Amino acid sequence: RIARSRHDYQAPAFTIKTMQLSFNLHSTATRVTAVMQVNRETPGAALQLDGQHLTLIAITLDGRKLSAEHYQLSADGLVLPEVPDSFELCIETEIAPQHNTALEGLYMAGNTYCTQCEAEGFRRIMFFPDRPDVLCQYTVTIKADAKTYPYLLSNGNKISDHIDELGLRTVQWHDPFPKPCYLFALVAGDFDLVTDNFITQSGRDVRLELFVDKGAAAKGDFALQALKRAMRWDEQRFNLEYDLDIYMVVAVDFFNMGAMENKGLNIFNSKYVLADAASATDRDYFNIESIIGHEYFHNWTGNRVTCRDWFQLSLKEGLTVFRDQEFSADMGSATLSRIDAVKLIRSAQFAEDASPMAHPIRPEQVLEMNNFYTVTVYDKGAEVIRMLQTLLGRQLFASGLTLYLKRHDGQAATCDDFIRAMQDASGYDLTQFALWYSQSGTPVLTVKQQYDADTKQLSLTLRQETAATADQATKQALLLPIAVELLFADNSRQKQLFCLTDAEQQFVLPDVATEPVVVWLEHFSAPVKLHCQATTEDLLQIAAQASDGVARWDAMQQYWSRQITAVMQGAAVQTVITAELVALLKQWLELPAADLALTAELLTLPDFDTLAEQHDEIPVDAILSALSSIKMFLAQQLREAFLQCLHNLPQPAYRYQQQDVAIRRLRHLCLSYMAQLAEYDVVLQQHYQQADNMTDTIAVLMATQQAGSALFPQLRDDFCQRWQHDALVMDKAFALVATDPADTVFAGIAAMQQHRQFSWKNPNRVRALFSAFSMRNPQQFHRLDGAGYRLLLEAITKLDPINPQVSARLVTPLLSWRRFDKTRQQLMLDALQLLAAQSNLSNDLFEKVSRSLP
Ligand code: DPP
Ligand code: ZN
Repeated sequence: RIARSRHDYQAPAFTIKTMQLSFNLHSTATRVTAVMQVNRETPGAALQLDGQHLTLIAITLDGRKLSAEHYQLSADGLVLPEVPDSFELCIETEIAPQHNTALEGLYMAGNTYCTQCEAEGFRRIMFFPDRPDVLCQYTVTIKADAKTYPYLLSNGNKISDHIDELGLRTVQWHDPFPKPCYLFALVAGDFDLVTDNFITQSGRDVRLELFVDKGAAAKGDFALQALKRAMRWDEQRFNLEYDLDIYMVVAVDFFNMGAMENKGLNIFNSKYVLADAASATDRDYFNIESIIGHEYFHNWTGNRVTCRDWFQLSLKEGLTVFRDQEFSADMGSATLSRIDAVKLIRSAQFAEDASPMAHPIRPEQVLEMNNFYTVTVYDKGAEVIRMLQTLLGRQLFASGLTLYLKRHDGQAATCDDFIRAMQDASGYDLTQFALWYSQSGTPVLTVKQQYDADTKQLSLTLRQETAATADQATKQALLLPIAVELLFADNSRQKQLFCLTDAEQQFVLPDVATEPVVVWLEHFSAPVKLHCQATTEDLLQIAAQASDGVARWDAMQQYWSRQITAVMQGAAVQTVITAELVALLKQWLELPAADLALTAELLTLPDFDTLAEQHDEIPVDAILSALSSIKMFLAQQLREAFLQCLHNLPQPAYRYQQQDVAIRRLRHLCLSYMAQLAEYDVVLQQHYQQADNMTDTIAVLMATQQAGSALFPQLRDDFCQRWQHDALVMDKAFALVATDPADTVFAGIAAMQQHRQFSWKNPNRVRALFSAFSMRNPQQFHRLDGAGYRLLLEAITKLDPINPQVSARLVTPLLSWRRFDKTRQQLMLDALQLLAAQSNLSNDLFEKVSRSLP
């Protein structure tokens, strides 16, 4: 198995400018024909085409049929050693979509044919240079039975459509924009079609088509409206307009990722399209809007300008996540969406940096590209883009983006190209900043403040250090934008942005009348771990007064972390959670901030994963026990305050709307504490019974589950009963079973595998049961008898031959075995070694397992 290195990049030896691609659809014998115009770029080179799981039927070159001595066929492709400089190549292959359970290439999602070609799936459809820097104009012909497949879709514009006397339909599509093959898409099926239109800023009328399962049309409306909001937003914020006359989105039930930005024909996991109040939560609505936005924004950042090679993935993904985050912030609560993004970085991304899979946002070495669609490439990548915007300011950042897109339109570009455009547009030297692309790891930022009352000088000393990571021993000082707010006793305040460029630097502020409380890393201005000496009084003051909601939340997170640590070290809960604190929390519940959701966040304890990242060796039991005793203590101390708050809050009819989402967040926070006390069972039961929307229903289920309430099993069973017909809602039920901290979870998971909605072939189902268990049930996953690890091991073993991309995702929690105590280390290692010993491990799984073994 050969890993590729970023430095080995070579420009394509041949380019293919146009291709006629024809499909004769059949579930086990689809015929695909490609007619390609090939041009030599490198003298003397052999033509190498990627191809996997393909049956070669015929090849002709300039009309001459080639026999086997003219080419070499292997499991990975086709080599033609001697070809002219310019020629027409015609290849016919056969594939079996029905047997394609990896869900890469052309496969069947139920009765629908669909494709997923990113990153390297096109090679399962046709022999082709499957790399993003070969851009080609496609004309696609699809033939299938007209009755069974009323819709035959591909990228671009439909140019012909007819049905012959036998009922065979032939549809042709032409995409005028040259594109890499990973953006090719095909869909054939029967759907409900929801349509709308969008008038672009320059007055063009774009037809919008959303294809969903029969009977689900009403659940598609929100996604369609979100699409229109995204189109308008990109015009207003970045002056970017859509470029085809039609934009199609298809929802399918079997999909490895969230969604895919294929030019003019997005394919979505139905989980990120379908929503109504009864079956979707506020979180689902949020995700749908942001992913619809994300895939739409790719049309410029990804499609018009694509990646030269897959090492550059963050070029499009980091940038597009940043764009979808900005969109979400503008559509709803900027504070809440930022808090969610920060939580993800602090839990999953910090964990990845500390794991054997650590990599920079632009990886150096890749065996299986699918393993690098990571929280580092995506979300840390987005943080890097955000830092650029913070450094340059919004306006120069926007000019830089405009220059980048203008300069590289129609090209396959690199991260260096992006940085160069930003630099040229802003005049800012980004040499040091560019280190963020090549250096992995999480910097630790240590800050000190010193105030001299005589000279009125405030000295701030900042020190950064990045520890070695699994992939990289030495680290350099990074450029860190540190946004700071100074809070003075007279309620005045001052803002400042420092750029830390050295390992250690001192910033001296003159004429500071009195010593301020310093709010560090406002809005999480850099993805670092902060060590600061703020007192608990300072933290509570920041939580009450900082002008940035994220900073307020962050101060409380630091406060809670400290108290949790104290309890872990043996302090009694009642000495740690002081009467003063309880009084303050009471006050917040009585008079919640204008932003009710922020109040809820202030009262939410950091989660297990975030706390875990604060320790080199993760003290699983101590963290869990401190969390639960503090939660119980707060529930007791604030029992009336929670009930009162619940009564004071309105309960508006369900709409997905910012104020209402905030009300629900705070109501649900109250319920999550109240569930700790059996005396409130009646209240919780009432809430469950009266809930007329999925958000409220799930909130009660989660509150009772996490509290270990006796109510939970009966509510859960009722929920499963009620929703057994709806696979997407059953995913919530599967996750509720799998994240139950009770010992009965194993029996529950075993039973759910027999449920008629469960299928090993459906990634959503597998993730709902097994990722939920291994990533969100630390009590049971990390059991000291190893049962949790064994359960995951069995699932991975079963899944790998079916769907390697998903099985490799499942293994993630085991990779970090070095972070645990000796007993757990051994148990996790045993599981990994059993995996490593299996024959026929997929590349996906092999890469991760082998990187993690000693
Ligand atoms: N479909 C995935 C995404 O949009 C990969 N491009 O992030
Ligand atoms: Zn993306």
